[in-house]
Amino acid sequence: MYTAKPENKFTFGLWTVSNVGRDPFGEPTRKPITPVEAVHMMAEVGAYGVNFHDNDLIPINATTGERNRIIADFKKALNDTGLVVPMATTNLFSDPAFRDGAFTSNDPKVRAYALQKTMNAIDLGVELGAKIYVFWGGREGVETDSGKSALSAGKWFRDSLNYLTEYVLDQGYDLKFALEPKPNEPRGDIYLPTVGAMLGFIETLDHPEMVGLNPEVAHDTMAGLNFMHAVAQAWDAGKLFHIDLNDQSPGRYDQDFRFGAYNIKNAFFLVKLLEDVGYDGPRHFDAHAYRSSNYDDVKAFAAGCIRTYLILKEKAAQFNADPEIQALLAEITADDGSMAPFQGKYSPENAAALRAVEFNRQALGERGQPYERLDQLVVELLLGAR
Ligand code: GLT
Ligand code: MN
Ligand code: MN
Repeated sequence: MYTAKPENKFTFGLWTVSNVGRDPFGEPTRKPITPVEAVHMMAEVGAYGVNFHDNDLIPINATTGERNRIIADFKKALNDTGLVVPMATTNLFSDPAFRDGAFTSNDPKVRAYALQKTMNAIDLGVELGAKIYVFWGGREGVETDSGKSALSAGKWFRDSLNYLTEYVLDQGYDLKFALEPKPNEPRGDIYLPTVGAMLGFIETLDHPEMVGLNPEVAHDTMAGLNFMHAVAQAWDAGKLFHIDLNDQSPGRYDQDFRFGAYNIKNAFFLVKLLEDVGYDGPRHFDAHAYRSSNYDDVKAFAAGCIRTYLILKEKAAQFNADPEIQALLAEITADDGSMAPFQGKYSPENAAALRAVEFNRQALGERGQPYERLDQLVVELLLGAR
């Protein structure tokens, strides 16, 4: 039971299971493992794919010889395990060169270096099979607005994405971009902090059809937002290209907890949305194990992400099939059809007809809505009491 199937498209980043447990106050608590070891661990828990930043795979200082050897070893691990690479991305945040941003740095040399590094990383990702390319602008922001123009930063970011979509087209790559918003951390304020901000920005690009979203549970939750609502908006816009699943306590630093570790109810409604709409992109766990875990426990963490998703998927199917839950939903959304003329497009005629309708405002305000009963059934479903 609860075994991953390829169609679930469960993936992990190399940086997730290989996370060594460093935090701003403490040194690593785990020894580094190689990309090959990480791929084998993912395969053991039933993952379908592995994603990486250029420098998760190839150290930034690697020689050409080292690079070729690493790629050959990695390809062999993919072959041996059957894992694929659905997504790749660029590390534009670790190196001190990017301390003031990459595409939005005030320094034109840093902006150009970011373009060069991303073109190289795109080539690497495509070589290994990636069809989605993520842009997480971790350093694209400020601590103080005294030194950088938000308008210039937005223009530079737009110019960079336009440049890179042209590069992809020029190479004939089958690759789409997925932008990943985050409100803060590591910068005090990161530009384009929400799904909605990114959706608006995408429409200003030269190739909006090539660019969508990679929303992450932790990032919206940090800001106290309802992540599922953001995902629904991205889906509705045809822009849910990828998703980063993890968990997070609101108002804290970016915790990247195991999927479902903090708020099972929110995780349930997210899984239900993804399954109900038929999202068929990668389900990427961008999470890492507690700092106190050894690698046995890291494996339990990775297996836990998958199991929780699959259990919640089963619960979502149960919700959809539960007669009592469905009867309450039918009552809540009941429609006698009398308002049908006003539900479509505006016309002067139906507007005139609408003006003539006499509404019983008191009855509207008194109608019962059994959300308490329904929500209790959801809680009992999740607690295994149904
Ligand atoms: C980093 C970040 C994630 C991003 C990754 C992609 S790297 O771990 O916290 O949210 O998805 O760059
Ligand atoms: Mn992420
Ligand atoms: Mn995160």
